[in-house]
Amino acid sequence: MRVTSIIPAPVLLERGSGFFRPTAVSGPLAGYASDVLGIPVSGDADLTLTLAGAPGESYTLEVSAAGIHVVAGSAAGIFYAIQSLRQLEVDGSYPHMRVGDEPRFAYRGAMLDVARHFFSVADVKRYIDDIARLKLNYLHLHLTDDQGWRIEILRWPNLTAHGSTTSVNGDGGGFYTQQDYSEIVDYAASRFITVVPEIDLPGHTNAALASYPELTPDGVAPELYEGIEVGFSTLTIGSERTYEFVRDVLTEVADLTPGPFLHVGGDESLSTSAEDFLVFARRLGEIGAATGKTLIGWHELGKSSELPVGTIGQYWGFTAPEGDSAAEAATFVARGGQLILSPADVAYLDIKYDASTPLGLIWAQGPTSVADAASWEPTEILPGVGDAQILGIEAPLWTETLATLEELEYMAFPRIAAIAQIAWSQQGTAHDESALEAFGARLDAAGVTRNRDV
Ligand code: TNX
Repeated sequence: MRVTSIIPAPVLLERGSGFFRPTAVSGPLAGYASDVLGIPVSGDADLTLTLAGAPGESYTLEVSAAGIHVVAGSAAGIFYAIQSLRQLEVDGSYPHMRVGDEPRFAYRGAMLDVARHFFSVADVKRYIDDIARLKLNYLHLHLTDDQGWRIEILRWPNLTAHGSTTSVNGDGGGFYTQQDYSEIVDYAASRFITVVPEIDLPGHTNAALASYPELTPDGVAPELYEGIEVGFSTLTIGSERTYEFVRDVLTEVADLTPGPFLHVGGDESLSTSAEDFLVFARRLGEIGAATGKTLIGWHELGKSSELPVGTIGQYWGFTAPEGDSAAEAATFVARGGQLILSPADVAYLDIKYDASTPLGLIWAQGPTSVADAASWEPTEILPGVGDAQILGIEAPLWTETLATLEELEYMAFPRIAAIAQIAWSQQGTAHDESALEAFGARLDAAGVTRNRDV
């Protein structure tokens, strides 16, 4: 029997010899463990899940002739131990070992763009289950863009009545009712994943402008848009109606969201003048802060030095920063915030693996191989940004070229496992190709699509 590894690699793993075959599981999350490990729940179990010790995300896991014992200070830690067990099972048995584990970064995210193409609640739940295997704990939903508005806003119903009906390529539209959204949030929570909703402002707003002409400078609504160019749309910065819109939307979305974060976009507002952008950023910060959430913005929002203290920046520049991206990211840190790193040349899951990949884009310094995704160190990107300034890592999946669940999974797997390892594992943990291959075999067994040619 082959002993498999754990991805992301744990802090400590000591292998013994021999295997143990559990017959029943008990303790917190025993029902979930039973579902994914395929053994029954019983009070008298030889696989025990125990809550003890300090709260946090750490866990210990011991497999010996005496059974399998998981101890963690929180349910999340137990959940992560179960994910490790899923990767260790061989024909119902588990190799003797001791694992001690905890994450490097608090925020380990995946982003899904449901605006360029819409994905059903069932698809999103499936993606949640996919990323949960890797101990990711945030799902950022990019809910609005030029090509579609995907979240019901009760006070502005035309956003979805009209603005949700399109997507890239004329592939149809769709949106989440508020109830759908809550269903996603609750499902994610059951996998210890917090949803971060994004309303992208003030650019990337054509679907909103097309739905409400009063948001445009001349009161004339543009046509809906199904292309993939960026940077042509902007809210009208000098109009108070714009801020009523922003307030209503952010308030409703914040009220539906139990998590601490609200993402307000800010990227690629290429049709907003530099002066207007600063005015908008200040107003956005005020309105956003009033929701009580911690705001997250793409790094361009760091052009403003007036964002609420503690606003989180999401850096999507390259591992070798260009232009103003590093300076913009630095603003968040100067204001007491942290950064989420999503370097586009290594962490963007929509970039082609190589020139022959049938799906995806290829703008971010060429294709992104698995080795590229696996071989970067977060603290070596931005000057003055070390572990303390980094809230975490996120792998975005933009969907201009992706229309089905299988296509999402094909672009995400296996690269997202490499990025999850950067988010979870200790600094300097080596990329382990054989562990990735073993994980790939488990995905195959579970029916999760992956790119097998990399
Ligand atoms: C840049 S990353 C974008 C998106 C595109 C993506 C395609 C960012 C904040 N903006 O609008 O979908 O590139 O890779």
